[in-house]
Amino acid sequence: MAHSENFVSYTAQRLTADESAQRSADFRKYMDKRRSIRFFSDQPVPEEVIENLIMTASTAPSGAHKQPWTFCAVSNPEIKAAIRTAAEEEEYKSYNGRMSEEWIEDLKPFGTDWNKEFLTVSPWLIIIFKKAFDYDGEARKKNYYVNESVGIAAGMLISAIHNAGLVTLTHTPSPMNFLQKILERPDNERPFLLLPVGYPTDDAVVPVLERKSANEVITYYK
Ligand code: IYR
Repeated sequence: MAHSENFVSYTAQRLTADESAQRSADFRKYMDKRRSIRFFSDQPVPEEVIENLIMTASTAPSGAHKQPWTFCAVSNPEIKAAIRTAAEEEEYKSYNGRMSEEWIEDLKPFGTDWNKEFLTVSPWLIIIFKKAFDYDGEARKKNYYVNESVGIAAGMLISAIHNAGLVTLTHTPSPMNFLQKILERPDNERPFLLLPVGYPTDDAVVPVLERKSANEVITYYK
């Protein structure tokens, strides 16, 4: 492949096939323990930890390496309270008329409702913004595959949170443009996902669920 001077050699870790098998199985088992949690303790999490999690997410691949994301890390109680009030206002309307019967029915096993206590209890809220475009002074610079890029970064953030022994929930209040206002984000940034981050309460529960099996999610072409 043609390449410019601006390349360095990639020194990958060289694992044996056995090591790869072992490590992939271990990681699969570890990731299978991750659950979305709705019961957060107010136990603090140091900023250093949050920064490590976000900077892990920011290693995600992105279109033309534009890294089209901003992560807002909120521990300020007044801002968390403002976010909760606005989110609950939207959620209340969603649960009481905006969502279809089928949707409400699909959510029953999870016991969700408009009350979002975790937004003020969890020590941190991470709000991911996608950057539709970048500003270079007044000029607009294009970003590419923004949803794909930010979605991948979100997945990596969720994995990093799990790896740190912390829990989260992918919360998508809808509509969520209030986040742009409360956090005073510029007009090239759009809210993408809101993740409370913290430790679970000692009596946290999760719904019983099964994950799809390999033959349900994989089609091999050998
Ligand atoms: N945004 C709402 C509703 C909701 C929708 C789905 I799809 C879920 O998997 C969970 C909840 C809420 O946060 O309650």
